[in-house]
Amino acid sequence: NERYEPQEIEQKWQTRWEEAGVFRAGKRPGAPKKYILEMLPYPSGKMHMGHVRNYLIGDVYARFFLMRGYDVLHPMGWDAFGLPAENAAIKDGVHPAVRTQENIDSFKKEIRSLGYSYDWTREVNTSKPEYYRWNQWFFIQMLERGLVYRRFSKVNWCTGCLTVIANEQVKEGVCERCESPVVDKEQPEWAFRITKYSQELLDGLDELKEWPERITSMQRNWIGRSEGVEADFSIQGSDARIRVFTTRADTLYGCTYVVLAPDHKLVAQVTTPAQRAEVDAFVKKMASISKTDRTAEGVTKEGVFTGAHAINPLTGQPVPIWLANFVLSDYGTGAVMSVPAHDERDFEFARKYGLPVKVVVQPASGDKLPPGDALEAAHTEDGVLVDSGEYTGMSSAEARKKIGERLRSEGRGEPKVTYRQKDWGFSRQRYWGTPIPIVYCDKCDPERRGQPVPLEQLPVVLPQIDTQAVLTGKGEPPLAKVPSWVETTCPKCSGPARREAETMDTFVDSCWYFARYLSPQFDKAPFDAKEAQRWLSVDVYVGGPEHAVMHLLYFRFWTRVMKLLGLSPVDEPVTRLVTQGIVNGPDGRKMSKRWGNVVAPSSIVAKYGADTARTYVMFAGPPERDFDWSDDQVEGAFRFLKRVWTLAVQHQGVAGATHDGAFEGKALEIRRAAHKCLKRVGEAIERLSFNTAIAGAMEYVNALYALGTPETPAEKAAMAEAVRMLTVVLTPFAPHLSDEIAEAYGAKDFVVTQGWPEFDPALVVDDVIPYAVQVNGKLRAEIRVPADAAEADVRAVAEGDERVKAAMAGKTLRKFVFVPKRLVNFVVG
Ligand code: ANZ
Ligand code: ZN
Repeated sequence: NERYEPQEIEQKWQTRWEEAGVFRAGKRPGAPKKYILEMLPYPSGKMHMGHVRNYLIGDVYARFFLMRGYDVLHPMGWDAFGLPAENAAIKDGVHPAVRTQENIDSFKKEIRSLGYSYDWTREVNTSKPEYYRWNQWFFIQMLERGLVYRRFSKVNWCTGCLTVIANEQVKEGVCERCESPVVDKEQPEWAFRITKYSQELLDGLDELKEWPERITSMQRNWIGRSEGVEADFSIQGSDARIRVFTTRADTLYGCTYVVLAPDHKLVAQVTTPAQRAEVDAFVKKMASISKTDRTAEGVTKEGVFTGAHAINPLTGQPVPIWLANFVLSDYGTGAVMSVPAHDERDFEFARKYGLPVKVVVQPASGDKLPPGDALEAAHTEDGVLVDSGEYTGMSSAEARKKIGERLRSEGRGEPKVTYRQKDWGFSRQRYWGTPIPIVYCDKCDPERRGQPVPLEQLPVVLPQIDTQAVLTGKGEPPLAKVPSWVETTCPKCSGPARREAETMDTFVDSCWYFARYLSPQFDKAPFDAKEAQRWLSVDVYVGGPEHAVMHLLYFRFWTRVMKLLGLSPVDEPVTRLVTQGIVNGPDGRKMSKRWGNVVAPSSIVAKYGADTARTYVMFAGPPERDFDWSDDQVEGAFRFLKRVWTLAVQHQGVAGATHDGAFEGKALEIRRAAHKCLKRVGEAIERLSFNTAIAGAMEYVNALYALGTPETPAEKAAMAEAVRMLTVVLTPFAPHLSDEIAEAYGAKDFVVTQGWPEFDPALVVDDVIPYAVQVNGKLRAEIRVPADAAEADVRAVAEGDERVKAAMAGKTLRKFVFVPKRLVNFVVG
């Protein structure tokens, strides 16, 4: 065909690859492995450009390493449980399983139309019992090891919908859906003890040298390690003590009041009768504001005096006890020693309520702060202690250490490391998720702690339901409304018992799917540990940066648990993380329905073909960078591929040409262009610099056009090789086109299977100079060598030249003359 018609060739190649199993992993057991993975999608029906780009980054890399001879694992699956399908069902009564399957079907069709190199035999669907039974298995293993527990926590309870709602759904104390009041409710929930791994997860970050710094630092902040001291303040007229956590024990002498979180358990106990009404009103008000709103930066500090006093453990002086909006009950100890002279928030609070300010740390520079009354802002840096009893004159660091030791020896506190990270509550009052494998029996378990379902009874399968009756978005968790399912027998006494009606957070599913791909049919464990030895960790993981602190932290935690269980050979799931940038519309705004600037991948594939879509998206910018969509550049990518096609058609006559003699002049130029391109593109792909790889291919095509029609046998052979190299370098980006051209040129196998040839180093040196090669003073050849080549190297290249060999055949070398940068002469006789 003279014209490039992608629609006529692309499906054909996709079918052929599939039938030949080209992308099946595990076919090269002796070869080094690469596990290349993209974050699995939530199947939302339609694929968007963000997906296209995400998967291409992995795909180009996977194809490249397949060509380099690696055993490549490149799988794909579906994060199939989740809210959108359930919310849609509440609206229209279509069962989430039905909707999810439809979505998967259409999503998969779109994915396939782009020609990705997936090993579909390993496809995973997290909503299938074959998959989620292992979530349940993990749950029970972790329960036995104390890594799962049941706790009470405060939730937002909508008094209208009679259900728990998320913080984001609470607007000024009312439910955004039904506008009924939202109240705090203590509710039991299941949690993973991820904080047991806080330090390990933090230390592990140091080893993740190939993760973006942005992501590791977000995780570091999220874990939020803080070294400090816990100190006990006794309460005047009471036996109780208030324990505070501080990172600045050196400022203890400057503490002028103590603050409790509004929901601290001592509030009721310490509050004096005179202050009770005011305190109650404050506590009630705080309960109606979500914690995030209460403590957000910039929110005005407010508080109330309890009427009580606490005793400073070092000075013995009494200080008033207050409550304030910015003190959190679930960080540290939920209580703070306030040092307004040296802490900004405390300073603001003290000035507002007229509380004393006392300077106890002077700047190390020697500058003197004014007395507390005249201070204009808190001085928060370390320095030298003043007015601090026996600690006066010490540096902050030294004082912190000494004060920590003293509190410990006196039994009034101790040095303490605190983490901001919380345990992961994963109970969801939802239907479309993994049932939590727990049974409650009133007789064997009167405290309702829950008993695990025996392992041999797994999976606990989601029941069939009358969608409209069960998925209403109101009332108890949906599964509680299915008596035939909830009512069961106790594993211990066989009496009547009830199943846990909550399901697991879907982040559980994505914690270990990367390991399920290794042996997706395995039914003795979540995956085959032997396969894990071969394939883990994931070499390259590609996905959106928005998963920095949830998914990417959870699955690191889970990997450590899998190691504990003897399943995973590694501590960390992923060696190299690539977070791709956003695809914006031509208007520079993120593609979304809201802005009406969405370009559907299917429309680009229909108009230009998958190869153009692929080439454009990879050419538009480095993987990590955002880019704005450009129709002109799509056209540009299409024109480029048409030029490739035309070039191949023009030179079709050279297919199969070979040449045994020397390559020089134009023939040599063609070969040099080809090998340079091979080197440049290969190196760029390895660096994930796909745009420069494509730029290299484009320059190469221009060079081949400029070199014109091959005439001599050498030129024809060089051009045949050059076209083959073109198909090689284009295969990761435009695989269909490449295979079509290669086939027309006589290739017997897919380009990706034939491999990525080594470039010839002699052909790629840029700084080469010509040497005249003489035999007995007569010019026999011209060779090109690096300008800085040593005599021996030049001689070796000259001796290797066919014409020189012929001229010297049968003769004995008498002398070798070397004139640097000009000529060599073989004197023979
Ligand atoms: C006295 C002090 C003096 C403090 C000073 C700071 C500066 P990070 O670093 O984030 O761990 N704090 C402790 N528990 C709190 C809670 N539940 N809610 C709000 N604030 C709390 O912060 C530790 C510091 O935050 C602690 O050190 C405490 O204030 C405050 F010149 O104690 B500091
Ligand atoms: Zn029982």
